[in-house]
Amino acid sequence: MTEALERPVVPPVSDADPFAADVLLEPEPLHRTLREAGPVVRLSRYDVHALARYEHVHAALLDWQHFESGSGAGLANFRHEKPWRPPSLLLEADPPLHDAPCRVLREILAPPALHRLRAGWQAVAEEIVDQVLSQGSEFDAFPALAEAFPLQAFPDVVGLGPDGRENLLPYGNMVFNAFGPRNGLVTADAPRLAELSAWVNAQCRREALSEDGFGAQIWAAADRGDLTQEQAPLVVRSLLSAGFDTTVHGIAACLYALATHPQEWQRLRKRPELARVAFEEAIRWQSPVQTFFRTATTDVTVAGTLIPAHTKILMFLGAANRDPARWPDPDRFDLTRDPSGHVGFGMGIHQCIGQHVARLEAETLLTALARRVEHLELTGPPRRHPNNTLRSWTSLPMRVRPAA
Ligand code: EJD
Repeated sequence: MTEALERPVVPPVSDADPFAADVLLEPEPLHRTLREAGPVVRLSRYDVHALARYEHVHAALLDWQHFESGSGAGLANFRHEKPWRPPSLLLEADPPLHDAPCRVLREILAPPALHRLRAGWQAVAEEIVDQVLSQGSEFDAFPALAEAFPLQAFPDVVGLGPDGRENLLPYGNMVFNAFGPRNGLVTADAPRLAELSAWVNAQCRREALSEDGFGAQIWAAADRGDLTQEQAPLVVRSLLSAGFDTTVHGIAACLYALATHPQEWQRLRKRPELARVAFEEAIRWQSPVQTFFRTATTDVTVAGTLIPAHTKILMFLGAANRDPARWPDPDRFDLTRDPSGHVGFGMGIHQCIGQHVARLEAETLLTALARRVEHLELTGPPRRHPNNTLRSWTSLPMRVRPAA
C-alpha cells in the first residue's frame, strides 16, 4: 500500500450493517454509499475497516503481507476467538503454511486435469436440460438447473459416496454464514452444526473416498510427502466447503442474468463460445461471493487513510465489481464487455483455486441450454436466500421456448 507522506487521515465512520437482512438481499445502495464515502470507511458496529473501491480492494488482495488471512477470513479474529472448526489450510492460512496445500490442490484442479471431465459433464448437462424441457416449458431453474447440475457433476469427480450428498449445500450455507457476525443466520444454522460437520469430516477420510477422484489424489499427495497425513483430510474438506454452494449460486446468477437480458441470450445463442464470457460477466455483475475479511498485520495506510494494526478489513468484492471508476456502465450485464480483472474470484495468492472447475460447469450447462432454448424469461419474482457471504437464491421461476 502507498505510504502517505502526510499524517494519515482517520477514515469516515458508518453505522451501517452490511449483514442486515435487507442489505444482504439488496446490497447495491450500501456499496455505492461506501465507495463514495472514501477509500476506507470504519464500520462502527463491528469495528472493522471497509474497502469498497475496485482500486483498493484489488491492491489489498494482492498485498497478503499487510492483509493476512491466518487470523481468519471472517469477522472473528482467530488470535482472540476460537474458530468454529479447525481453520482451512488454504483460505485461513498465509505463506508458508498455505503453500503446500495450495500447490497440491492447484495441480489437481488445473485446466489440463479438468480436460478429461468435459465430455462427461456435457452428457450430464444435456441429460438435465432434456429432462427439464420434457416436463414442460415452465419450471423453477434454481433447483432444476442451478442446483441439479453441480450436484450431479462434482461429487462423483471428488469421489464421494452416494449417501448424504443432500448435506453438501446446507454445510456450505453454514460455512459461508460463519464468515459473518453471529446474527440470526448463524443462530439458525446452529442446530445442525454438529451433525453436518461430522458428516463432512467423515467424508474426508481416505476410506470414504473412491480410488480415482480428486479426494484420492489429495491423499496420494500425502503419501508422496507433498502434504502431511494430518493436512490431507483438511484439503478434502476445502473441496466440500467451497466447491458446491459457490458454483450453484454462480450458475444461478448467470441464469438470472440471461433470463432478464433477452438480447444477451440471443447473442449467446448465435455464438455459443460466449458461454464463458457470460459466466464471467455474471460473476462480475452479481458477485456470488460478496465479501470476506483480511486482518492488518501492521499499521497500514490505504490512499492516505490509516488502518490500525490487527484490525479486520472487510473487502466488498461486489462493490469493487461495480465501481464506476473501473467499469463503464457498471450496472449493465453486457456480453460485449471484457469482464476480466473482476475480483469475484478474488485476486492474488488466495484467488479461487476452483475457478476452472466452476467455469467448466457453467460452460457445459449453458452450452447445452443455449442449443435447446430459443428464448427464456422469468415468470415471477426470483427469490433470494439470505446468507452472510453468498448472494444466494431459492427460486428462479422461468418459462422457455424450446428451439425448433
Ligand atoms: C471461500 C470465500 C475452505 C474454504 C475455502 C474458500 C472458501 C470457503 C472455504 C470461497 C470463501 O478451504 O474450507 S469464497
